[in-house]
Amino acid sequence: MSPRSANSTASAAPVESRPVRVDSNAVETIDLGRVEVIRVLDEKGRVVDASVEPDLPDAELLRIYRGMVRSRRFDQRMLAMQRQGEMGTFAPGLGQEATQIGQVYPMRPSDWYSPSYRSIGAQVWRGWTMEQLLLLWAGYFEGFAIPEVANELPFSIVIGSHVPVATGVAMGIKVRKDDAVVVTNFGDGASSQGVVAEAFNFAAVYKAPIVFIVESNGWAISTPLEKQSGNTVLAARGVGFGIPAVRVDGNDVLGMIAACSRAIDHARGGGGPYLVEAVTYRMSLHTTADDPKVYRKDDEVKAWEGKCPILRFESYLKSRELLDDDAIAQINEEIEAEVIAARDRFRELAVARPEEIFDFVYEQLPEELREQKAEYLERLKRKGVQ
Ligand SMILES: Cc1ncc(C[n+]2csc(CCOP(=O)(O)OP(=O)(O)O)c2C)c(N)n1
Ligand SMILES: [Mg+2]
Repeated sequence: MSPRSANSTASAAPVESRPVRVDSNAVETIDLGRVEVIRVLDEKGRVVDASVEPDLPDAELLRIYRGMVRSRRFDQRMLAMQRQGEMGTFAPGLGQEATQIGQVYPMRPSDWYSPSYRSIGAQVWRGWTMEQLLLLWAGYFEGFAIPEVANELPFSIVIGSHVPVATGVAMGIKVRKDDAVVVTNFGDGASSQGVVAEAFNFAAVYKAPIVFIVESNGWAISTPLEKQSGNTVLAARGVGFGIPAVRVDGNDVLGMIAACSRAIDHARGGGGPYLVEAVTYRMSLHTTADDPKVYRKDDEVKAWEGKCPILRFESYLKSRELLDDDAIAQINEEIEAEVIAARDRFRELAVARPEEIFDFVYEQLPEELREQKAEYLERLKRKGVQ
């Protein structure tokens, strides 16, 4: 036996054991374990793993269903409004409804949610009104005021930049010995950003109570996942950082709830961070400024239509006799009415104040800008704009 291998204390770890502490003298190959995959419902809505199926009352299952339908209907309405010039650029969440609702469902209002920009459905679940989100994406500053119903953090357009901030919030929670956790989500593209790796490492070392959710939706604008990461199983990154991780079918809302409940319990119980990789697909545009036809094939999108998270959950609820076609039509009608009412309230609130462009740059406007503002307002008046 050579002296080097005699010094080695490492041995092949059992399949699920993580994190693995590697002796610095180890020379043998280390089995870092396989990534666990969670899936409750298959594409037809049949239960494939009852051992992780969340035990939820019927009324809760229907509330979750409504949350997903609300997310989709709102998304579709916003897109129509954007195309008619009534809404600014936004990032549709179409097809990611199970990922969205499944990650916020297990959270308490006192937990902190740090979303990406593609999290509108989840934000509505957390208590943002739809009219406020319309104001936000139409560019009204009132839209950015954080609602007081839950602990919400603002999203950032700078990819991945909110993740270390969320980790800092989790450290604050730990220092104050609160029992809240932080849940933050980001995309497959964001997972390649250096700051996200730094946040993983920091959270792992200091056992910050944070759940990282990577929404692996196939694309980062026009960059496919295969060109984004050498290992497309993004949950595997957890192993390298010493963060327990799970991969979940992100189009299966029950799987998402099972995975995220486990992750949140782990973080709340003092176990430190947890990584959830939600495998889903961005069915629509990157943002309304994008045309995905230029860089991806229709066949790929078609294949994912068959994995629709809402249809899948509908089949499950039908099999449990909680839904039928009439109930589905009625729920859709009710939610469409909610969305239209929100749009109408938005229209009343969305009164443009062009002078605002001068208002938030300086605490006290310099003389030069004061003159420009007066001239600008005078011109608007002459043109009958104000
Ligand atoms: C630091 C930085 N680099 C580049 C961009 C441009 N950008 C906006 S969204 C995006 C792709 C993000 O993809 P992903 O993280 O997978 O999230 P998804 O949009 O798919 O939800 C890029 C590169 C940016 N906003 N910030
Ligand atoms: Mg992506």
